[in-house]
Amino acid sequence: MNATPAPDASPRSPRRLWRNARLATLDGEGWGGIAQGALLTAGPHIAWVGPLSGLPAHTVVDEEHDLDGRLVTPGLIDCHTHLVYSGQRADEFERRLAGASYEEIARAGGGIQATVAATRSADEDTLYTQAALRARTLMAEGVTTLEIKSGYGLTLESEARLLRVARRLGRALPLSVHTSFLGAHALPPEFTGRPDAYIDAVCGWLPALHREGLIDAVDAFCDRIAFSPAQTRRVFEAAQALGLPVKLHAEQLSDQGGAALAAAFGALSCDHLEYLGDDGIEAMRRAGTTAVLLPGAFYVLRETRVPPVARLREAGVPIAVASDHNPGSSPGLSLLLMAHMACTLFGLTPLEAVHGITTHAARALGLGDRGRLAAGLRADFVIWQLDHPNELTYWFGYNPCQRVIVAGEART
Ligand code: DI6
Ligand code: FE
Repeated sequence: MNATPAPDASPRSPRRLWRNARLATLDGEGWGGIAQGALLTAGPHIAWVGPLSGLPAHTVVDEEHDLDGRLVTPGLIDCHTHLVYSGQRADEFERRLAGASYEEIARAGGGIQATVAATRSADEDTLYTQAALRARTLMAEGVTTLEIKSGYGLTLESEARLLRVARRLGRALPLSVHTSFLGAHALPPEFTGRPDAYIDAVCGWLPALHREGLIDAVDAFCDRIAFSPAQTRRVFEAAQALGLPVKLHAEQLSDQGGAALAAAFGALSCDHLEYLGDDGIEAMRRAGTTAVLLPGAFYVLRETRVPPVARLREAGVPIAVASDHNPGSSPGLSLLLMAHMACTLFGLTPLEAVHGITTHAARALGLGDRGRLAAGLRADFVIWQLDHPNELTYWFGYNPCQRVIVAGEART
């Protein structure tokens, strides 16, 4: 322990040395393994990372932490969730088990609409309390950055409420929250038969929500039971006019050409993608769009068509993996289980799946300052009770997360 403060460190920006770590930096294509590794953090950032033997002599540190040879990875990033809502849909789950399809239930006014009704009648504090419990469950497994979509309000007032709850989670919890406005998630009952009028409304809400600082990206659901490519395009044009990045729920239940449309708008990500075709893959490759795979929804809906992983891999499209947490198609709160299922159900390698919940998940959110352990990036990292990082996708129903550091501070 060196009691002398570093000359350039303010009292609020301590320099901490985390030594005796087995690092998996994920910086580059492999694991980025460093035995006898060390991380130097300066306030919220990583100042230096490497083998302890390479630490520049005379480095001044305020605190030292011996990690006892434990595995350290970047903080996990869940880049696709619908975390803020009220109610649950266990009855719908039962109906699906008895043979009803997701589409049938949606067309009969259940599905997303059922959650919209429950969410509209919940106040902000209730929504916050319920979502905070879910966020903490994800955080306990090492999640340090979380994307949260709106989409269960479908009026300006209630969409704003969901996004405010998401922002409040980011302020109150040791967690970084990124929001996506998903007004174009489903057609609300008051617009039955008038989807274009609803899209007009959604486009009209965007400037006000943006002015309030509630939107980091704009998302839409392009599918047979949701919105057409032409309607999706109008939402993207409205986002583009405000300089907001876009992403899309694309080719989940059918191939609508959504991925190519999103790529034409430089989308950060296209998500789901079970029905993605070669044109979509090529468009995503050219645009640098990340493919976000959601094995939880695939599993719960008992889908049989898997996303074209081999072709995405061949094309060099970055692949992320997320929980898609929502009360209908993916009521789960374990990002590690999603990484496991990305391997068993979709054929990702453990290395690909771990990049999928770190480096590539950061990319899907347009965040260049995290997802890897490298100097200059945010000091978000996780200390695990594991020997090798490939165990992150191996165990399930077991939480090996021992300690989480967010922006240089240990979570208590
Ligand atoms: N795809 C999904 O996975 C979620 N929304 C979407 O467009 C599911 C939403 C729900 O069923 O409540
Ligand atoms: Fe989703």
